[in-house]
Amino acid sequence: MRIESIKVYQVHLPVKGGAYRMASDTVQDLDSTLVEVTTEDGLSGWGETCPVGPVYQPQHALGARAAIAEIAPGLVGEDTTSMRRLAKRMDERLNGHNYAKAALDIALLDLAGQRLGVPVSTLLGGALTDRVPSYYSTIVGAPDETARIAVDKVKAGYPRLQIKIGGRDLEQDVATVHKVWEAVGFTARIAVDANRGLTAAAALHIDRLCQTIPFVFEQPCNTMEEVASLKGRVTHPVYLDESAEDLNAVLRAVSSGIADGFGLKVTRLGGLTNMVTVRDLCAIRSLPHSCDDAWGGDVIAAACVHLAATVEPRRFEGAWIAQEYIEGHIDPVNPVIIENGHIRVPQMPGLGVKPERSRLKGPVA
Ligand code: 0XW
Ligand code: MG
Repeated sequence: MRIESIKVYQVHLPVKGGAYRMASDTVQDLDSTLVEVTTEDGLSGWGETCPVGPVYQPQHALGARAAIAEIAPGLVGEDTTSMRRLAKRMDERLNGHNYAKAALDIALLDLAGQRLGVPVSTLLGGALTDRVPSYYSTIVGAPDETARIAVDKVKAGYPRLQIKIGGRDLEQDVATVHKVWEAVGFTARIAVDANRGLTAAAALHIDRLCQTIPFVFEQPCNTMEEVASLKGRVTHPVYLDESAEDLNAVLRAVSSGIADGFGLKVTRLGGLTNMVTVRDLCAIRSLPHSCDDAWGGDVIAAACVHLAATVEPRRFEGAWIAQEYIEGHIDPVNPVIIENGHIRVPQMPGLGVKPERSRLKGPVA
């Protein structure tokens, strides 16, 4: 079946509670891009890409739409049977810009699933579960307040917490990690995420001053080289997030043993098709990882959850979706929802979510 049209929509996602603070940036209103790929028979598939502001990683909301505008005319008229051919076509139209191609990759898989009558998880190799764990990500906050939130979220059923640090005094970061650990202990697994915000020296101090607390240290420093320099000097496992910027970076990190695990973003890696490669590379070395995206609504949340369902549970670090920080749903009929810290895997053909037309303004391209 041939592609008849590709439409691009812009959706504003204001942060519930006002602001989401990370070491690198504070964001208040995120700019999401939805794509709708329609085939000649009237079937539509949806994709989404939503950078968490322009500073978190080298991705930009306007860049996503510009890249899709460059690529999309080359896909119209193409047959949807071969995902490989469509990926090649995208690369022929534009070098790089994985996070924009990701939205199209997701929409094409949504279409394929609907056409074949199977959920996207089946196309990714098959689900191992019908309910995946999520994790709660705090903002960089005061130690006592962060510990209070941590306790609340464990009570709400989250099996894992990601505590944000960085961009402030070392003392505050160390106190936050200790307070959270004293408050929750072994009732939740803990990741401490500095979002590139620490020098190697500061990371070494935090590691030493929190020696007995069993957390994984996520993206402590800016570059993969700085993180690599910590190897053998820190006692905590080190995970890469922002440095896992493409398939080659993941391959490098896995093969050289720099990372003990990953926080993975579906759009950064180029979509679900590339994430299957990353998932399988991690499996070879028994490396744990999450299936997240930086931000976004129900469409990207569904994509993360379908992929999450295909990951070996003992290595799975959770599917983070932005729901806790977003008001309402673009698909109010079949929203992707966190219940007791877990998310049900949609069982309908395709992604299992459809943006409600009345919630979308007209296409921007
Ligand atoms: C917790 N997240 C998945 C949400 C924000 O995009 C930051 C990110 C991370 O782990 O860095
Ligand atoms: Mg992270």
